[in-house]
Order: sequence, then C-alpha cells, then structure tokens
Amino acid sequence: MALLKHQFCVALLLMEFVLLLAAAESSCPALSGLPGTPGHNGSPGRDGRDGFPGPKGEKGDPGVGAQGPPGKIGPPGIAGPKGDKGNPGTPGTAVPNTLPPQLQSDVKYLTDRLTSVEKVLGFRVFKKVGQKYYVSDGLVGNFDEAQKYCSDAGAKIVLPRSEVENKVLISMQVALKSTSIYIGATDKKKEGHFVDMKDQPLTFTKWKDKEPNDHNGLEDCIVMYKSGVWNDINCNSEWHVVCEL
Ligand code: FUC
Ligand code: CA
Ligand code: CA
Repeated sequence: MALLKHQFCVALLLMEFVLLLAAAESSCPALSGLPGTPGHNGSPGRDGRDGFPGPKGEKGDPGVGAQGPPGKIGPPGIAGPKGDKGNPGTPGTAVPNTLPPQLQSDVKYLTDRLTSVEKVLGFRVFKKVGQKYYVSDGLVGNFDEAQKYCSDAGAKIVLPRSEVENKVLISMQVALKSTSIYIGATDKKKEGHFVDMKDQPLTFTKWKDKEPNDHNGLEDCIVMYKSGVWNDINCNSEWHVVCEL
C-alpha cells in the first residue's frame, strides 16, 4: 500500500514536470503553483568506514621474575702483605748467681754432659770410647751423604785415632751387622796423602796389606772392614755411616 502511494506521488510529480516543460516551450506566461507539502524523512545512510589507527600506547613497566639460587663461592683472595715487626720486649732483670764459682763450673760441666748424652741417646746404636761416643742409625750412603748426615746431627764422620778406638769401631760393625764403615779421611787434595776433615795428616792408620792402592785411580776415601783393617775405595760407593760426638 505504501509502495503504491509512493508510485502515485512519483507519477504526479512527473506529470507536473511535463506540464511545466510544455508551458516553458510554448512561451506562455503562467502562474506559479502553490508549494507542495514537505517530503518524508529519507531512510538512514550506510555505515561509515573504519577510523585511522590510534597513537602507540605507553611502554609497560618491567616484569618481576622469581629470584634464582645463590651462585658458587668465589676463589680465595691473595694473601695480604706481611705485618710489621713487633716492638722489642721489655728488658729482663738480672738474677744474681749466688752459687760459689766451683759449683757454677760444675753445673755447667754437668749440663753440657747431659746435653751430649741426650743427643747420643737419640741414635739406634752408640758406644763410648774415652771422651767420645760413636753413634749410628744404621744408614748407608756415599761419602758426601755420610758427611752431611753426621754434620746435620751436630757430629763428625768417625775417625779412629788409636788402636782402642779402632777396636770400638769393630764393635760397631758387629752391632750394625756391617761389612764396611766409612772413615773420615780422604786423599782428594793430594793423591796418596790422606788427611782428616780439617786437612790434618793422620796420626793413626790401620791399612790392610797392599793398601792404599788407589785402584783404577779412583779411590780417595776409606772404609774399615769387619776385621778392623782399612782399604781405600771409591767415594761414590755406599757403606754404613757412623759418626762421632
Ligand atoms: C782391591 C782394593 C780395591 C777394591 C778392589 C776390588 O784392589 O784395593 O779398593 O776393593 O780390590
Ligand atoms: Ca786416592
Ligand atoms: Ca784400595
């Protein structure tokens, strides 16, 4: 019904237009008609296009992660410099020695003897001869090692200076189950001229028959055999070490 009404109005408007045209062509003066009634509102227009993209948003806050486990302990630091030397101590007070002079020297003698005897007791084998002690731990070494061993012990490599001392050294051979013991003398400086560790000529010797012979030109040290006789031998050969204190 509404469509029919609409078509009718359109037809009326067309007829009015044709009449107006005809009037204009015939050049006849014509009276203007009454204004028509206003038309109805039109139907809504189509949807508009999408707008332009908006501006970029602000940067977000940093995230918060869970705390990891503690790291491994680091390497130790370098040692600091040595500290300063301490201050000197306070001076001691002198204690007057009220002992009579004789007793003072007796105390010193006995104290020294006790120190020496205690040192002797530190060895595995020891024999007293006169004022000396022959001592050994049963070690074996070449001549240089023997000398060093005795000197480290605050002693000297053994050197019998009499028949009695030579016999006591034989008893050391038995105690050590040894065949040969080094003796503290050499002819290193002058071939055939044996001297002690202080370069003094020997006042007692007990050479085996036909010794010393400097066999192969390589014998500058001495050993004592079980029988007590001496033979010159190579200083690099290794024999039992006995020291004297
Ligand atoms: C004799 C000794 C040497 C060595 C040799 C095997 O000649 O004089 O020192 O012991 O034997
Ligand atoms: Ca020699
Ligand atoms: Ca020899």
